[in-house]
Amino acid sequence: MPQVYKNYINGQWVDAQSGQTFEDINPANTEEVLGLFPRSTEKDVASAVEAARASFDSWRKVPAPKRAEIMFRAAEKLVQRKEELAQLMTREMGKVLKEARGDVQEAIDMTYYIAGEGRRMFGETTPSELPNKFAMSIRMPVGVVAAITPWNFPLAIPSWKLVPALVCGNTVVFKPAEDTPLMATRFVEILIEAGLPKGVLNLVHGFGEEAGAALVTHPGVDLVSFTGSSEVGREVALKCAESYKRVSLEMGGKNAIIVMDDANLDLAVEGAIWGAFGTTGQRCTAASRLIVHKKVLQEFTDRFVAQVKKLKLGNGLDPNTDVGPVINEQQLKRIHRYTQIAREEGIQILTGGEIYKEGECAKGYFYLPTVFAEVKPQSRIAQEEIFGPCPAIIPAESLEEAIDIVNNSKYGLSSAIYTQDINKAFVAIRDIYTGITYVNSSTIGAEVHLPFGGTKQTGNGHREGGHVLDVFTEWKTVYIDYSGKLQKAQIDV
Ligand code: UN1
Repeated sequence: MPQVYKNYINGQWVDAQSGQTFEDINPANTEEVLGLFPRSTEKDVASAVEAARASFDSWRKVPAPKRAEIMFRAAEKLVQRKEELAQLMTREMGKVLKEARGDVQEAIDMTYYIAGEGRRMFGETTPSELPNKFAMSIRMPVGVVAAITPWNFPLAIPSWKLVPALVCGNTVVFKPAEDTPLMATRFVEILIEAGLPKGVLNLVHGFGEEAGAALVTHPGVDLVSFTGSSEVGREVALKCAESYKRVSLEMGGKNAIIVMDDANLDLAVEGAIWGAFGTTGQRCTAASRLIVHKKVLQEFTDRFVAQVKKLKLGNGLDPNTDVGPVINEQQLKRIHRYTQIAREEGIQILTGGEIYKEGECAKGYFYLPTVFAEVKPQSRIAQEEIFGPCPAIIPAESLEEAIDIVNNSKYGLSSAIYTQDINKAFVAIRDIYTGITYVNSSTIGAEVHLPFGGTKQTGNGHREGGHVLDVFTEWKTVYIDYSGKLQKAQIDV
């Protein structure tokens, strides 16, 4: 019988009020059930929001450096437990161990970085236009934050949201993806052990339509921070609009790498492999379009496909595995449907294009690393986020055309250009409309202290990572008049 886990509400570990549970399954071996988790509904969400509301007033008054000390302790615990957490992450979510270690490391980096903000969280002072008057702006917490996170970065993305929300003085209800509830539980345990008072952080497991939707519509929530698909993000934003909630969205991507004719091709191939097949293509930053200059198209394609064929598919705990499983059956089917669409559209499939069921892989959700070639920029394969190991190679005649193709997308998260020509690199930096652009490196691997987010349907104008304080605080402008008389701005001129 698998272990039964609980929600964490107002300092207590509790079952869902319905008593129902769901299974947490290893995608590399579906026979392994990692645990049973509470299938929460609006009743559980209501208790969690109530607890978060009740603790907000005392938590916001704890000095920020003291709030942050808890986070320093949490970061230390993450460091101590990095290997154990990485192993568990691979079992729960499938990504290969070295990437799972990276995911834990990203949470460590974020937790230290934002803990440091406890002693910064700078406001601004500026002169008043009137004599004997002082002006400044300071940050205030927003209130109760709902953090809704995806499964692809089961520790890193929760850390991007929970740590800044808490250091800024908000209280939190955390609804992690139903595919990775155990990593979320471990993270919450660590934050509690590090000293968070009861009610400040609450964990509610369950499904989006049940627990997530209840959270987004609950009148006691002030801010929703969501990472997931653009379709769901749009629904979240619409619901938030109805009740004037703040909302920060990180959504889909269709990220592109441009490979120019002067590129270092070894580097470009390596970067494209890493960007397209890292995390089995299941990053919002994954390189899913490879836009290659016609002069090097054949050579790039040959070298790239040769490398792809060498990628070893398997359980991420095996050190020889390059590419792990995809997260669940639904995703596996979805990816394969795109292969069928590619076939129907007459797109070439240079390798892969099949569900893989050989040997140990028969027990899990494996998809062969796939390469689509001669893809037209308008085709569905080049436009829709597939979230799997299947990049599309798109030929281009020039830098201008390549940039147009990059921008010809409803998404705008990450992009990259491989070129040795500084002039071309700067044109790309200026003209590509994405939140992140890499030069001579792949589309993935953002560092926590720089702004992370995207344009168009990738986001709604916010940035996580660096600049995340703007998500989790409201500005308050303060005027202090020490003139002893009524002074009138704009009138006393
Ligand atoms: C995501 O896929 O949602 O830049 C986040 C990267 C990682 C974060 C990805 N640091 O690829």
